[in-house]
Amino acid sequence: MFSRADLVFLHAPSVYDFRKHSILYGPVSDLVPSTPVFEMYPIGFTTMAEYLERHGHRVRIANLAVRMLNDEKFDPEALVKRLNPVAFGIDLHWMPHAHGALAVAEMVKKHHPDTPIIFGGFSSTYFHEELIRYPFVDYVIRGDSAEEPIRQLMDYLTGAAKAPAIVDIPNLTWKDKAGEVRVNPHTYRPDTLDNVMLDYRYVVRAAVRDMDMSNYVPFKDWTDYPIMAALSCRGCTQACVICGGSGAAFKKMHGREKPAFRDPEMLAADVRRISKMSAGPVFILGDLRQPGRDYAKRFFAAMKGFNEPVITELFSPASREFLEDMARALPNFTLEVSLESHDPVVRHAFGKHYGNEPMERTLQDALDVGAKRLDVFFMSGLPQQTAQSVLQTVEYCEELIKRFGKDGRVAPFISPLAPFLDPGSRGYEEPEVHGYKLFARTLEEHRRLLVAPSWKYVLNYETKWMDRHQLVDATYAAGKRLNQIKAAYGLVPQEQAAATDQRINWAVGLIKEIDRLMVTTTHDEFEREMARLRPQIERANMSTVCDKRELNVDVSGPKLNYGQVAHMIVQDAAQTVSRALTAPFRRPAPAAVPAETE
Ligand code: B12
Ligand code: SF4
Repeated sequence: MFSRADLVFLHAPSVYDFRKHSILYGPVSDLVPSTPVFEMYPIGFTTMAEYLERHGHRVRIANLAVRMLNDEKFDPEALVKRLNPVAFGIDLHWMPHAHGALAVAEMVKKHHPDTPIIFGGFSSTYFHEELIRYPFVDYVIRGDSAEEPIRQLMDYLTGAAKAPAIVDIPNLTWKDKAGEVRVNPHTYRPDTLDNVMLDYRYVVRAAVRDMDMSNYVPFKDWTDYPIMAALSCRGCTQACVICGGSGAAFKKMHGREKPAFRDPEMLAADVRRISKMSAGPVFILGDLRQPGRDYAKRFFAAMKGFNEPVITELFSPASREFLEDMARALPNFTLEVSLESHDPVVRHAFGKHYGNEPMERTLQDALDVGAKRLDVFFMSGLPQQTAQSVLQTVEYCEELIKRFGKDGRVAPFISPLAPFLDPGSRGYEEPEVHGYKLFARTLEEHRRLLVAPSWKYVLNYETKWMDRHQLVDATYAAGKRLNQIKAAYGLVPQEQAAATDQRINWAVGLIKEIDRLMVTTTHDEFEREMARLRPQIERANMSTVCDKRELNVDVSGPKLNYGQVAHMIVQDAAQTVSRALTAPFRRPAPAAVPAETE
């Protein structure tokens, strides 16, 4: 069942239809919960949906990517055909969706030529003028905060009383009747993150309403490992060269001078509320020291006595005192730090300016105060980084394990900067300055790259120090060696390490074979050969250089707390009824239409 909605958010797979293509995606998503299909929808779907529902608009989410992944027979086109909302919203937030998001929009337009299609997200913002020119895109909402602009646009599209004129909707790019592109000023940019509710109860309520959870699942194995995020900020204080979420990128794309923070007591309330819903960890996004020392102190005070698993992140070395405060407030904490390279010269070129010693001291302190685990991340594809340097990083990982990892609490990871160098990042904006060479500059060029036969040719960059062949080879070699080290020190079970080793071997063989076919076959022969290789490619595509499960923190007992969720929904419903009885006026619901069945 899919009940009538004003707005349906659709999340596309990276490549549409990935089930028909033979592409060796490579280790592009090994260190995030998603598969290379990038099936995770933006958290912003949840904040926008909650905000719109609070303002009288019904919203649905259909995660087409996860449904296509979970069910071979699922037909996204059949689902879309049966929907009949006032508008569709599609995220082109992450650049790796450049193919899927556009293809889904085209397909939606085919079946619903008169229904507006709204795009949004970081990549939509960056490429808004190119994006709006596609005939199947009607509106682009720019910026990092779309809750209020999309509320105004939905008021306009539903003909609500007091709806703004189209020219007055902030952050909107649109086409007028003559087809001229109009760019409204980017004026909506809230200074704090206090006006949104990261409320996963919306998701549960909506899933209950639709009697179907499958459209709302954020990523493939989420029900086995229901990790959820809490947001401390929008934006970032850091200046990492490769990042489209850095301070510089936010300034360029969203006109934001400094990050918007969530009130620390509100953040604490979010973490407590979220953790009641599941046994999975709550990932608190953003280094808690960003807004200043007082912020973390207030947050920790509000979290005292909280024993559930949380993951926190550090952008730079921390004082022992800070870690002690964290351990007192969040005794069940896992810490994530990204050193990027063992070599401070590479780290400096990346945009992080600290040596190894202060971070090693931080690791020791974090272990001393009782961190449940320390995940330490490294990357390949960075400025000043050679293939040899990547392998030296792995040797440094062994040193870290030897020194700190005896009880298995230190877990190093390495992955490539892939598939894309983020548009809006300093590296993308000034590639020569940072030693990058770009293979794509436009949205259309990125869309085409995504259907290249292997991730070597999907990459939108190579560097002065490693061309794409060297980068791919160094990444696999590093992954293979780190996997061996982890097995030797008992950090991963032998069987799991053997399976990872096997997948890396398959992937390396396939990369070579695809390279060979590219120069020795005609177009038709190439297509035939790739179709033949498809089962092997699929086998090598999931978790390449490490096993995703290595990132999971221990979760015991039932994963989702259905009793608590039901209780929250009932409480919520009671509040809604009491609000309705006491409210002097509510916007009338849109005209009743038969429920759409799925
Ligand atoms: C948390 C985070 C994650 C989380 C996921 C969170 C999630 N589900 O949204 C994890 C760790 C899983 C993740 C993964 C990835 N991430 Co990430 N991530 C971030 C981070 C640090 C914060 C994002 C955040 O807090 N958002 C806050 C929420 C409330 O807002 P939002 O989701 O952005 O949505 C708002 C707007 O963007 C907009 N919007 C978004 N979608 C839509 C759609 C419509 C129709 C409209 C109207 C508006 C709209 O309105 C929303 C509401 O205000 C940013 C960096 C940063 N400093 O911002 C990078 C960032 C967004 N990620 C990035 C990347 C590249 C990735 C990966 C592709 C990396 C990889 N290769 O694995 C994957 C993709 C995963 C997938 N889709 O399956 C890049 C994106 C650059 C780009 N243009 O492509 C960023 C900018 C920086 C970075 N390199 O990490 N990421
Ligand atoms: S990669 Fe760097 S700039 Fe980007 S969000 Fe993380 S700390 Fe901030």
